[in-house]
Amino acid sequence: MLATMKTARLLFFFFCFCLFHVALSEDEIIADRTCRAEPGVESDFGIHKEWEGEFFPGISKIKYEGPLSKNPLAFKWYNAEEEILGKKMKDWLRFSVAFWHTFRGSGADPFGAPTKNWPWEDGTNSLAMALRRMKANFEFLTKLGVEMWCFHDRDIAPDGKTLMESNANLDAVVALAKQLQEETGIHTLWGTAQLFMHPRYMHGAATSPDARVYAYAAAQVKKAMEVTHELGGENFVFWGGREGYQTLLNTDLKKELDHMAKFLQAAVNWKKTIGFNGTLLIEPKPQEPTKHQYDWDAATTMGFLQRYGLAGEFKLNIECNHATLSGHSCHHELEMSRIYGMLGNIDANTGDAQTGWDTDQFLTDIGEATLVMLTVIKNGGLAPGGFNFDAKLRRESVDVEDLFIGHISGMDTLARGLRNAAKLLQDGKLSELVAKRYETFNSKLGALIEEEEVSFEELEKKAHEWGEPPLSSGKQELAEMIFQSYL
Ligand code: XUL
Ligand code: CO
Repeated sequence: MLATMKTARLLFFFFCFCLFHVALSEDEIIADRTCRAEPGVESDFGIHKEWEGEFFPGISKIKYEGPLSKNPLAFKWYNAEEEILGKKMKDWLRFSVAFWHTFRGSGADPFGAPTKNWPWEDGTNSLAMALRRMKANFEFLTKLGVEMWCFHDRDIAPDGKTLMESNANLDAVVALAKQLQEETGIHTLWGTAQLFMHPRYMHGAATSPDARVYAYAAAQVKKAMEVTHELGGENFVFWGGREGYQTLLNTDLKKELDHMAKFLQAAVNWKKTIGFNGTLLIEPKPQEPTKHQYDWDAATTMGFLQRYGLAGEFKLNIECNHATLSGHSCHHELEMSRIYGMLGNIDANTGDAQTGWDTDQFLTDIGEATLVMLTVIKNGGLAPGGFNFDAKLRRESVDVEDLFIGHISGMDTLARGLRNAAKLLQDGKLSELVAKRYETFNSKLGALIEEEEVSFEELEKKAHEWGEPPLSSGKQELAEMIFQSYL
C-alpha cells in the first residue's frame, strides 16, 4: 500500500516536472528532451500509439458559401477559382499556413503555461511527434484549401544533441513532408532557419561576436536551404531573429553589419551552388527580441542591401505587424518595397493598436486589407511569393476549430480587400485625384525635371517668371471619402 502510494507520489512529481517543462517557453520545449516518448513506448503520458484516423474529425473541406452565409466554417468572400481582374483569387492571394504558429504555437506567454492541448500532441518534442504533427499539417492544409506552407527548420524537427543529429531529424521529417506534398499537391512557399531560440544565438547568429556561433549559424542555414530546395520551396527567408543589439556600449556596429553582409553573400553563393532558383527574402522588423534589430524597416533593409552590393539578390518579406512596430503602416512598407521592385512576399497579420509588441493576429480590418491589396494589384501579384499567415490564435482560443476559424477569417478579409481594391482601381477616381496633384509636372519644364537634369540656375529663372505658386488643395478628405466608399 505504502509502496503504491510512494510510486503514485513519484509519478505525480514526475508528471508535474514534465508539465513544468512543457510550461516553459517554446524555446525550452524545443531543447527539452526529458519528456520524450516514442510511439509504442510507455511514458507518464500513457502509451504512445501511432495516430489512427483523422486529426480534424468533423471538419470537412471548407467551402465558399458567399457573403450571406453565417457558417463560421465557410468562406464568405474567398472563392478560390473566381476571377478578379483576369486572375483567379487563389493566384492573387497565394495563401500559406505558417507551421510555427499553427502547429507549434502553444499559447504560452511570459506569464503562463501553454493552453493548447491539441489532441494529436503527446507532450513531447520527439521525432515521432514531429512526424505525426506533419501529417496533421497536411490534413489541415487540405481541408482549409490552402496550397502552400512555410516552416523553420527547428519547428518541424527536434534539435538533436549535435548538428549532425539535428540534420538527421530534419531529413526524416522532410522526407515525410515531401511524400505528403506529392500526395496532396500542396507545396512549400518558403523555408527558413530558426536562429533565435537556442541559447547559442543569444548574441545573434550572423552578427554574433563569436566566430564559432557565426559558423554554426552558417551550417544551419546551409542545411535549411538544402531542405527547402528539396521540398521545391519557392523562396527562402531571412528574418534577423537576434541580429541587432541591446546596447551600443558593447557593440561594434560596423563589424556586425559587415559580418551580416558576408553571411548573406555566402547564402547567395550557396543558393547558386545547389541550383536553388527560389527568391531570397529578408523580413524587416524594428525591435523584439533585441531593442534594435538591424533590418529595422524596408528602407533600412534596402539601404543595407544596396550598400553591400546585395540588392539584386534579395527581395523583401513585409510583415504587417512588423511594419506598425517600426512606426509605419503596412501599406507604407509595401509601397516602399514595391516602388523599388523589391516586394517579394507578405507575412499576413496585424498588431493591436494598444499593444507595443508583435501580437501576430489574423488580419480582420477590411480597410487595411484593401490598402494591402491595392499594392499587391499594382505589383501584378506576389508570385513566387504569397501571403503567409504569420498569425496565431489568442492564448485563450483553445478549440481545434479555432485554428480553422482564424485562417478562414484572415483569408476572407484579404479576399474582400482584393474585391474592394480591384473596384477602386477600375473606377479610377482615386488615380485621377493623384494624377491631378502632379499635373504641373506635365509641363515642358516638369518633364525636363523628371527626365533630364535641370540646373538650379534654370529653375531660378523659371521661379522669377512664374512668380508665387498658387496654393492647391491636397484633397485628402475627398481621397478618404472615395476610398471608404469601396469598403
Ligand atoms: C518573427 C517572425 C518570424 C519570421 C520567420 O517576428 O515574423 O516568424 O516570419 O522567421
Ligand atoms: Co514573419
